Formats: sequence, C-alpha cells, structure tokens
Amino acid sequence: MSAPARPPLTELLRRRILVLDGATGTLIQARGLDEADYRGEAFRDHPRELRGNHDLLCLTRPDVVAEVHRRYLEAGADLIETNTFSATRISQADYGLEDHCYAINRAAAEIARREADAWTARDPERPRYVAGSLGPTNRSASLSPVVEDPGRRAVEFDQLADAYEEAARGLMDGGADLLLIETVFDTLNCKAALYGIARLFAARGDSLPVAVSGTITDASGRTLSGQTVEAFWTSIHHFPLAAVGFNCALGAAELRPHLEELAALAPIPILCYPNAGLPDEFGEYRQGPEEMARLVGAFAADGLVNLVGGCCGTTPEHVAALAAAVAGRPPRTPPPPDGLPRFSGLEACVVRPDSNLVNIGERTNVTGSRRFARLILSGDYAGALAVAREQVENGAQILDVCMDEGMLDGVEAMRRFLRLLAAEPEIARVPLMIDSSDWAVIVAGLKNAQGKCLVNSLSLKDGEEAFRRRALEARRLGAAVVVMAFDEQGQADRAERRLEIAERAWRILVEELSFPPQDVVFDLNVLAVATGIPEHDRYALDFLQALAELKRRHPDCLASGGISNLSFAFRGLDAVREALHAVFLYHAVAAGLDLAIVNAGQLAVYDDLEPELREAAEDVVLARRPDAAERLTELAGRLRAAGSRPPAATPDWRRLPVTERLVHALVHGLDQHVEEDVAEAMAELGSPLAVIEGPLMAGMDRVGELFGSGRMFLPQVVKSARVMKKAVAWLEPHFAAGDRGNAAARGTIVLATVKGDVHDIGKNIVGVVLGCNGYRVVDLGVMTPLPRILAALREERADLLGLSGLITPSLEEMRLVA
Ligand code: THG
Repeated sequence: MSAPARPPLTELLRRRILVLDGATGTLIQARGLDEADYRGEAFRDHPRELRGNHDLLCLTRPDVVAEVHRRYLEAGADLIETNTFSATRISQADYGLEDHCYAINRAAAEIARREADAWTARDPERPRYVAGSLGPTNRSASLSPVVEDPGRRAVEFDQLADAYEEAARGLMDGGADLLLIETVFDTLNCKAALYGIARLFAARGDSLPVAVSGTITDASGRTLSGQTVEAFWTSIHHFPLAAVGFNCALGAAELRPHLEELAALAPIPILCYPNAGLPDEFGEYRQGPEEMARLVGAFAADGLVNLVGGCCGTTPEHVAALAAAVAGRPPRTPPPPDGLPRFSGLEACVVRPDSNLVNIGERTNVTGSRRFARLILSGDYAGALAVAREQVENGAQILDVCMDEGMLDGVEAMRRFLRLLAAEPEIARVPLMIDSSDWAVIVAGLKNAQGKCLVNSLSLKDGEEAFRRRALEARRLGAAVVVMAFDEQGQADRAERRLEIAERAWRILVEELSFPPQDVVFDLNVLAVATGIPEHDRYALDFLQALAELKRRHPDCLASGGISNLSFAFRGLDAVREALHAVFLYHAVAAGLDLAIVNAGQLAVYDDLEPELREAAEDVVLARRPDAAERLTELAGRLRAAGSRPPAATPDWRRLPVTERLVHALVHGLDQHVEEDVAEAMAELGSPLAVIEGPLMAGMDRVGELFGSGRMFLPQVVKSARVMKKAVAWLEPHFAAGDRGNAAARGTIVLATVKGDVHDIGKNIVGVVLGCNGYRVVDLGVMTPLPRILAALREERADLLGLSGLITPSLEEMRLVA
C-alpha cells in the first residue's frame, strides 16, 4: 500500500501547531525487557552486553517499538520520532554495533512509517508523520574529553559527518518525512550532521525537510559547548532548515526565555519539546501533564511555537494534554529574515547598518607577525594563544588566523591552534577568519570551529570551476567568504579591474549559486603605496573609488581589506605606517568599508595625527599630488634620522589645564598620568563627583562623537574605557561617608548589565553617583540572566532597577527584562 497523500510538513507547520511525541525510553523500560530480548536471534552470540541499547530493538523487537509509537499516536501526536537517538556509528561503537547503524535506522523508519500510515488511513483529516531522530552522539567535536589536554578530541568532524550521513540514509530509505538533529549540545557536532546530510541530499538528488533542536544546559543560557542562543542560531543558519528550537535539559518554564530569544531571531518555524520539569534529587521528572500543558499552552497562546512535544519524563498522558492545550491555537508566523551579516564564536557578531567598522585582529598570522611565527614554529602554543588574547583584549572583534609558512604543516598547525583556542572562552568569544592560500588548511580550520567563520579567501585565480567548488564547500561548512579581486590574469590594481572581478564573482556567488549577499565579503586588494614605483601611486585611491562604486551597486554585501599592506614601504617606521592607516581607514569607512584586518593594538586617531604627517599621508592615499610619495618618503627619512616618533598633534598636552588633560587622556587612551590628574582635578573642583560629572564626562562625550563619526574605532574606545575605569576606581574611595548619606534613606537600586552584554562603564558610573547621593546600590555585574535580576529585585526589596548595555544589540534583552 502506498503512503496516503498528505500535505508537506513544511506547509503544515505554518498552518497549525503540530504535536510531537514524548519520551521513548521510559515506555521501553516499563516493558522490563531482558538481555535475550535485546539480542534476538541476530545478535545471540554478540560478544558484548546489549541490554539497554534501545535502538537495537528496532531490529530485534520491532513489536515493542511499534507499540510505543501506537501509544503516542493514540495520544494525539502528529509526528512520531524514530527510535534512533543513539543509532550512529559513534554511539553504537560502545556496543560494538557500528556496522549495523544503517540497518537500525532504516528499520526504525519503516516501523514508524507503518504505524503513522495506519493512523493516517484511519483518520485522513489528521495525517501523521515520521521524524527521523539523529541524536548528538556521546562525543563532542569541540570539547576535550580530558581536562589536562584541552587540545584533545574524542571525535573528528569527518567521522561525525560520515556517521550522520549513514544514519540519515537509513532514515530516508525507511521512509522518514523529516530529519531531526536533536539535543544538540555541541554546535560543531550539529554542523557535521548538516554537512553529512547536505552531501547525502546532493548525492541522491533528493531531500527531506531538516530541523535542529538544541539544548541549553547552563543556567546562563548557553549550550554545553559555551555558545549563546544567538551564536548557536548563527552557526547553523546557513542550512535551509524547516524548523529550529530546543528540547531536553530544562523544563518548559526554564526554557521559555531562551525560546523567546531564538524566536526573535529565527525567520523559520520554532519547535520546543522540554522535559517534564527539572529532575528532582533522585533524577525523577515530576512535572505532571496538566502543569506542563499549562506552560506549553502559554507558548502557543503567545505565538512562540509551531511544533511542541515532550522530552525526558514525558508520557502519552503528557502528549495528550499538550495536544489539547495547543489545539485551535494559531502557529507562530516567522518574522521575515533581517538580512544582517552575522558571524559567531561563542558569541555572535552582527554587522548592523549603524555598526562602526568591525575590526579583525591581524596578529595571529605567521606571515604577519614575527613574534607569532616564532611562537608557533617553536611549538609554544600557550604563547601564541596569548597573542590572540591580547588582540581580543585590545578590541579585535574577529581574529584572522594564518599558518602559511614553508616550515609548517599548515593543516596540523591550524587544527591544533583552533582546538586550543576553543578552550579559552575569552578568546573563543569572537568569530574566526581562516586565512590561507591552501584550501586544505581552510577546510581544516572550518572543521575545527563551532562558530560561523569567514573564509579568507576565495578568488578566481584558479578559474571558475575551483571557485564554485570552494564556494559551495565553504557554504556547506557554514562559513561566509572573502573574495579577493584576483583572477586568471592576476591581481587587480586599477579600479575598473577590481570592480570587474568583483562583479564576476558576484554573478557566480549570488546569482548562480544563491549565496546570501550578506555572506559575501569583497576585498578589493589593499596594495602598498609610496613604494617609489609611480604605477603604485593610485593604488589607495583606486581602492577607495572601486569600493564606493561596489557598495553603491551592492549595498547588501560587505567589504573588507588588510590595512597594514598599505604601508609596507615604511616598515620599521610605525608612526608613518599608523598615519597612513588612520587616513586610509577614515576615507575607506566613508566609502563603505565594513570590516578591516588591522593591528588592533596600534590604531592611531585620525584627528590626532601631527598635521604635516597627516597631510603628507593624505596626499599619498588620495594621490593628490604627483610628488606625494616622494614627500612622505622624505618626511619619513627625517623622522628616521631623528630616531623618533613625530611629535603628536598636541605634544605638550601635559601643560594643559588639568580638566583638559583628563579629556585628552580619555580620547587618546593614555593612562600613565590619569591618577595624578584625577587627584589634582579633585583638589581643584572640590569633590570626586564634580570630577566625574565635569572632565570625565566631557572626555567620554568627545569619545562618543569621534566614534560616531568614524574617526575612532573600537580598539581605541577600549583604551579610553580603561582610562575611565582607572579614573573612577581612584575616585571611588574618596567619596566621603557623608557623600553617601544614609544608605537606605533614598532607596535601593539594583544595577545590571543584561545578558549577552559586557559593557559596564556607564553602569559603574551611575552606581558611584547614586551611591554618593544616598542610594543603596546593588550591582549584579555583567552578562546577568533575567532570573538573577528578578531574584535580586525580590531579595533586596529594590525600589529601582537600572539596566545597562550597548543599545542596539541589547535592546531585545532589555525589552524582555522590562
Ligand atoms: N586581505 C585579506 N587577508 C589578508 C590581507 C589582505 N591577510 C594577510 C594580510 N593581508 C593582512 N594581515 C597583515 C598582518 C601583518 C602585517 C600586514 C598585514 C604587517 N606585519 C609587520 C610587517 O610585515 O612589517 C610585521 C610586524 C611584526 O613582525 O611584528 O605589516 O589584504 N583578505
């Protein structure tokens, strides 16, 4: 009998809220099966114990599995899950059954198919579907199994991809309607599953809807492998998923804020199948069907979900209650995609229309830093990680990693460095740009990063076929691509050639291969200027002109460049190099540059350049006079002879009045004198509060203005922030007890930087100021999850709550808290 005709699942998910089944294990356990049941005839002589390997029952006791399905169908489940949660080679290796995974998956889908079809035939108005379960496996691709060796992995990406491909093939052959990658605790495992499935679909010329269900294990709202909800979504959104959501780990109440966060981001249907509450001290799930249905019913009433069901501890009674609770409720209508470029490490990096330049740290590059090269070549990976950490501390928002060196095994070095980096949450926070001219090294990088990376780079140098192949592989691995303006004829230098190559790449990527435009980053070649070769004189100007035109034609793509290339002619003369970079960045940002590979610790402020040097650098960058290169070189020669840096724009700022010195120190990120200056200002202005409200605020206002107008970038603001913190820290003990007044007199305020955000300067200052004005201040610090805020409000009997964060990225979280 052929399967009855049913509407496609993807369509149904938008028409009504579908109900998935509940826990399988509990029902199987209740049957009290013994070793002989698990073995059946086929595995009678198997050398290892098999009891408890539920998935094997698909082969040895299909009647038991079918009975579980029938009970959930009877309870009202629209979808039943195949009994294959652990049926991959990776997990079945524990039983020595890795070679039976295809058979288990196929049999499991066939059993579920038969039962679902039988119910559809009985009640064609309510068609039933089969979700092929693909569990997380028992190994993690991005976490080490041993604490002492953070670079170790118990499983490789390719092993996972192969195992998932095989399991998915069995599920497809057995007749599943959907592939459900579930209980994802490590996003790299999930990316391997998506990669294996994409390969399977391509080979068969046939596909199924695919859904992903993650799991949040941490009270701070992160996956086990450390990602935030937004980073998790960003890392998998390259795949055209039918639905995404969460299951397991938490009960419905605890899951709700994470589900809301995901629903606000994902322009696709949302699924959720929580546990029956949190387990008690005996590991039992105690939430009854009514309570769970009330909570999940509220998800439905609030338009959050398209598919609900149960995970650990749920029974057919729970599923029946869920089905009743969501019946007749309209499903969530997914929001339209926002089209914003997104990358991720443990946290997401979003490029918004109002974002300032996103800077990429250049120093984790063996060809770009002698220090990094020395560390890697000598095997000092701890030292090499310190270089990465320094870049992030200095404000790098993405890290460029390059291991292209003749003496190195690039694949091995890339793999080792990224694995060690993954164990450093402060560094792994940011997305990675994998930089290599060897495609194998890029692939090795992408297979060892759980976040959404940037491939650096693709080009048409090796022709269109290689370009297409690599672009598709990058996409399948979930990465965005940097495209260099390079083709079969070589590197483009004139503006028209840079544009012509970019256009050709655009046609192939976006028009032919349907690459999302926001995942295409053009690099129009920043080339060295003032080299003494007249042909190079227009290189910077040609870049700027081509860039402005490219962004005019394709405003939804991104543009990037390696800024330090520009000044290779001035190696050893950092002052000249920094001046060229500052001038070039200023004009490039105005022309539409979105990303830049820079030395995050060494960026000068455009307005701060010594006027003669700035003009000479600007003449070169804008090719404003024929002798521009000569003049800058001559100026550089003078500086070199003097053996010194040029005087800064305000050489004798130490002689300015103290309030101006403080403003200067903040704008330029100079912290050497800040404590003595703050002391002097306090003596002059009479109180610590007057220092904060006067010169320190004036300095921060100036920083805000410069940042807002593209004259300062994040790394410089990070330095200003350090100066500010130092100043406020020095002032704090000087607030006399009298200033603070009677601590409880005016009330209690709870302050917190919201979840997902670490910015706290404003909050800290507000805390100090309110403290001086007689408020009792309870500061919860940064990255504060909602439940902690609510608990503090209650415990502290607060009168006021102050929330801190950078406006755009934290707005959603603030709205949620409010
Ligand atoms: N586009 C893209 N990727 C790139 C580049 C680009 N990757 C590499 C490079 N260009 C960007 N990175 C650097 C890194 C360092 C330097 C220049 C570019 C640099 N280093 C010092 C030097 O060579 O003088 C070394 C200093 C040291 O050893 O400490 O200038 O354009 N997509």
